[in-house]
Amino acid sequence: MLRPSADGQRYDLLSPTAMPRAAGFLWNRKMMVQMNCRGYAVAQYMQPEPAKYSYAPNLEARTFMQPEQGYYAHHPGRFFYVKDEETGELFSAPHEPVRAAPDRFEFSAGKSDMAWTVENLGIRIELVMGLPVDDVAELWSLKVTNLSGRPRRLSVYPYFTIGYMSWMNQSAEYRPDLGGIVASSVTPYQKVADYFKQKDFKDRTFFLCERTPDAWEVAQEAFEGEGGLHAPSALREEVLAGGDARYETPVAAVQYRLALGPDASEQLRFLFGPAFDDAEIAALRERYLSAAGFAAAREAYAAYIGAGAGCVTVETPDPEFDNFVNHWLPRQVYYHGGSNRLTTDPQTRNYLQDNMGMSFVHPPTARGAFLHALSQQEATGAMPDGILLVEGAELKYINQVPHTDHCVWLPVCLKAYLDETADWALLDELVFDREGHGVTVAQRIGRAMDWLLAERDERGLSYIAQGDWCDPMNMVGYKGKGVSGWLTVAAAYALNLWAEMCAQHGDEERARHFRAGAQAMNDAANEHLWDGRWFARGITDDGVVFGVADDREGRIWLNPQAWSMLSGAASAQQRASMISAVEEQLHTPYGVQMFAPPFSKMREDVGRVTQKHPGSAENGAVYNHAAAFYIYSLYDGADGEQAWDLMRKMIPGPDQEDYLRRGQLPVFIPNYYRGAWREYPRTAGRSSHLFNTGTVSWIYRCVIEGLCGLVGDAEGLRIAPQLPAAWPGMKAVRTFRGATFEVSVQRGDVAEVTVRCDGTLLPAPRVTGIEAGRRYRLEVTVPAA
Ligand code: CEZ
Repeated sequence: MLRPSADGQRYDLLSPTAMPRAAGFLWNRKMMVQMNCRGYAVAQYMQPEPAKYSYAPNLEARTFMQPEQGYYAHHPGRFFYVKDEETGELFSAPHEPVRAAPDRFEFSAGKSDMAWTVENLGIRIELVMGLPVDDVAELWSLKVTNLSGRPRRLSVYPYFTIGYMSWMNQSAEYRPDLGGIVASSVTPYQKVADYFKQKDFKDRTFFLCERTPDAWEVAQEAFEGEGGLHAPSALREEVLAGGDARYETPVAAVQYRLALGPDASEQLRFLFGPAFDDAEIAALRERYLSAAGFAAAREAYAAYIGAGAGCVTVETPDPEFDNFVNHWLPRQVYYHGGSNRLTTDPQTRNYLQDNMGMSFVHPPTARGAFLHALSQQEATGAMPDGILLVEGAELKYINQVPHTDHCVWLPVCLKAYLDETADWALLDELVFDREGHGVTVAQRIGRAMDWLLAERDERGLSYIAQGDWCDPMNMVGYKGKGVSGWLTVAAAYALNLWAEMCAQHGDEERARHFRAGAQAMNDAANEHLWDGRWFARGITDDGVVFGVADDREGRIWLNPQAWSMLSGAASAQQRASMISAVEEQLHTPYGVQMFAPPFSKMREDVGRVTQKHPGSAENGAVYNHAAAFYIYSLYDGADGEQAWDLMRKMIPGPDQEDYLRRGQLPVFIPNYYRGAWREYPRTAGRSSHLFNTGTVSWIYRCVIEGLCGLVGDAEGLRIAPQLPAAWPGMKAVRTFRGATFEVSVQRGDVAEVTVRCDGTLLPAPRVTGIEAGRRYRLEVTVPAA
């Protein structure tokens, strides 16, 4: 049903019905397309705010990318109807809208393209979709092959959704001069000022055909008629009517009438996307719409994706895990760092964590992002809720709600960057704010840490305002008093990390100051939030401690446990107690839940998180970002066994039942799997299919620094793998500061990790004086399990 290709570059799904939402995605510097196995598509591009060129059939709400998107018959898609001219029989590839049972089906998610092979009625359809690197366009190729051993007469009809473009103005026509269908619209607005903002928008959607089609239809209703999308009336006629759309919902449908001898095939190419005007459409056609244009774009795009290959490959006893780590995990990290999730105002914590991941994939990007974020620091030392990426961008959606955690992420993310690069000069870099004040990175982070110290109540606990890391926890502290247990220990962790960095940077005095601050916060957490077996999640405006044993819902939360282990608030004994409570109450076969039990109704002193459907998103799902923090904290405390177990559960598979339940290909980690495992077992484990998530930078870090144990420091590379007990050994190839380390790990009769570097036993498991360009061979022996 599901298999990776031999070289690991692709994942193939062999059924259109087993996992109907299974999807892959491609992106470039300006756009993103998610395609599911059945032909439904979600595409967005930046102009500079997210925009569409293939719309739903009705007016769509503008929102951020959502989990668990529903698909329905008229959902935007890319479909290819095939009609046998002799019998009138019909099927469509990939699968929608006809849904005819195929003789063969293969959806193949590649790293730099998406492909399908579908066979039905003795005809093979091969589809490939690719993207260019710098333009907004989909490059589609279609190959039709006659497998039936006799001559065939066929009509093939590509059908690309354009959909409801605008309530002000929408139309479409076939343009012989441009060689395809062009739909035009006016992005709706009412304020004069918006006219000037929008007048250069790409309000056209084009569908260009390399070979002139025999017929076309551009009005969606005329095409569909009374037959419905699965049996459109227009396909009952010999040729499409060649209509136009005048303030009618457009579609791009064309017809090719093909006569194919036995084994004969035809190859067709199409270009689909948005444009400003005819000249731009003609230029795109010229650039891409030919065999040579497609080939050049394919090569350039593969190189673009290839640049995000990351810094480690592994060979372990778990080949499916290797496949994910070697091919798909760094790709997803790279997607985040390269696209900023297709927003112009990423949440500050997302921006910083996504760039933490880029420290392992392309460190200069991370460096630039840290400097950019700091340039928007407020005079008080606070970090804003979102980071504006382009001129004219505004804080939107959740960024208009005050959250108090953003400063925490500065040292947390910087730590990964400095460990990877030893680029300590960054701390002395001057960062200018909008008023032109130049302050060094070190001073700015110090101010951010002092802000965290100041924003505490009389007990020494961190105010939560209308949210911390948990966006929808908006009513714990909206009256100005409530505090966050997680933020208190997270801030302590950040302060400790920053104190270490100050010391390393030669500022012992600041180091002492921040260490003392961290200690005070850890002490406060222990005094007010330790509930006997675990740490509480917070205290409400009215002084109610929550996330405690007495709570019927939301009794134990993962985040305060994970971060109190990182911050040092938890003693060894507390740690053991928390881990066992988490195991008992939060573990599921699909990973660890963010809290339990989920809320079944609104709790007005906690907020909107309690109103989400139980087991979805932050309301008690296996929310992978929170699970990743926990896994990281387990590795940090040398609990590699538990960490591995939970990390492995984050990746779908490898057995069939698990794939079916999650419904997702192992080519990305989604932001959550449904939780509420005890309350709603039927839906538990189901993937959200949302691939925007801070999870991946943490999991990549966990693989590199935890599992492989290959962590940088100021002078070199430390080696401390944490092999799962069942593994006899593993191998890794790690690029680090320009050098390549070929690492093989095995168990042996040693008390501590020992390392031979190019045959010579090292005095400690650490390589220093690393020479860029050199290959090192490390033989690592870890104590027998
Ligand atoms: O967004 C994420 C945020 O991008 O939720 C995380 C948060 O830490 C990330 O920064 C946990 O709350 O507003 C909501 O209710 C939504 O749940 C979003 O906050 C959430 C979605 O998953 C966005 O894709």
